[in-house]
Amino acid sequence: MSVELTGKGMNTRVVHAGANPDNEYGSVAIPIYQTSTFKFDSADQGARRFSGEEEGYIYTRLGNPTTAAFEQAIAELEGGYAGLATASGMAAVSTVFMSYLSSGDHIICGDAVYGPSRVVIEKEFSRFGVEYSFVDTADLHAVKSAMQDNTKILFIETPANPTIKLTDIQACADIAHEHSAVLVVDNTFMSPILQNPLKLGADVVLHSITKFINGHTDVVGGIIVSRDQRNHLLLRRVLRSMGGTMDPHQSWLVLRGMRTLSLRVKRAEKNAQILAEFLEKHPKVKWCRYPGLLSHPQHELAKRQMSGFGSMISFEVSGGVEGGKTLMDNVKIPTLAVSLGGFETLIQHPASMTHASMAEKQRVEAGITPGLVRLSVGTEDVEDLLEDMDQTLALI
Ligand code: LCS
Repeated sequence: MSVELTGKGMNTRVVHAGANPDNEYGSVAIPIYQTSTFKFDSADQGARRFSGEEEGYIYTRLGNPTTAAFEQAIAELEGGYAGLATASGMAAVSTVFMSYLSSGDHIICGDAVYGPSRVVIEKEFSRFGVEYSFVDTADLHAVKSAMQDNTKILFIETPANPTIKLTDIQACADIAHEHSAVLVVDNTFMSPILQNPLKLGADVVLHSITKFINGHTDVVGGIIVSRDQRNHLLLRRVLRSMGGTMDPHQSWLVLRGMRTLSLRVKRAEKNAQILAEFLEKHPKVKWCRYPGLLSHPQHELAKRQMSGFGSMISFEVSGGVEGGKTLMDNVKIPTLAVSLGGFETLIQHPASMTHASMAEKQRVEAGITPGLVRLSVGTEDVEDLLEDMDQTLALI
């Protein structure tokens, strides 16, 4: 199955990755194969397809040409063996957990990951006898000492949502492999343009493609990319039987969205660097966390494992929750909404929104302070964003 490269550079690959399955009319845009099932020429052919003796489509939950084109495209961008598109980012997370964890196994998960990724372990997988540890994965000693004989997954998100803390991917791959566990990296915040965890030793990388990859704030979806065939076949079996696959219309939309991924990511990143430098110096801002700032405690790691700093910023306004509310209720250009990675700037308050499902004590331990505001910087004119932020911060 392995993926053929469509270009040396990332910009070329973003534009051309994913074969066009339309041989009949030669349409340049990938068609939507909006069908639930595929006709067999004969009973024997049906049997051959089911047994795997013959390649070909059977039923859309098990595979579809539009979805396959998207899977191939992201697998190429991540430098993996193959991709599996899922109905949402959480379907990607839970499929990965379901694939590697059995009763009595143990998972290590970063303590400041997207709230529901943590909650699905605590509330759902624990019901099946899965043990877990939430660890500050920025601290490699803590990761090492949390490893147990029954640890099957080391799950990290880097940068983490919403603390923008980084985890050393290569070091974590070494630790996981010493214990025969897999390293799974949620690469949502970076997109394949800025970070490729498989190249740093991870076994599986996943994304909520709802964010940067689609980039237009109109589709929910996910993708899992494996480094090799063994991991891919396991994940594919579980995904197909559990049923969280992507629908062809959704696949067509996300392929359309991803063609501008590198343009959007690079422009938003430029804006984010300027905004972060402005926020860091602003008297109404206590601290600002962005990997591109020299003050980010892991700026050196960011330079080593990422090819850019992204467009996610966290900062603490003075006045705690009230200060944050004043900001969110009065800004004009950023939209007050959860989610991230779209072309427009979004602002939100993790403690009361994306991370509200976590217990307060755990939130604070993970660095999600009550006044933390998260900004997903978009592609607007940065002068407008700066002016708006400055005028609104003055109200605090
Ligand atoms: N992983 C990360 C890092 C995320 O930020 C999200 C969603 C998911 C996985 C789950 O993806 P979904 O199922 O929503 O496609 N993050 C969100 C956020 O920060 N605000 O709203 C959703």
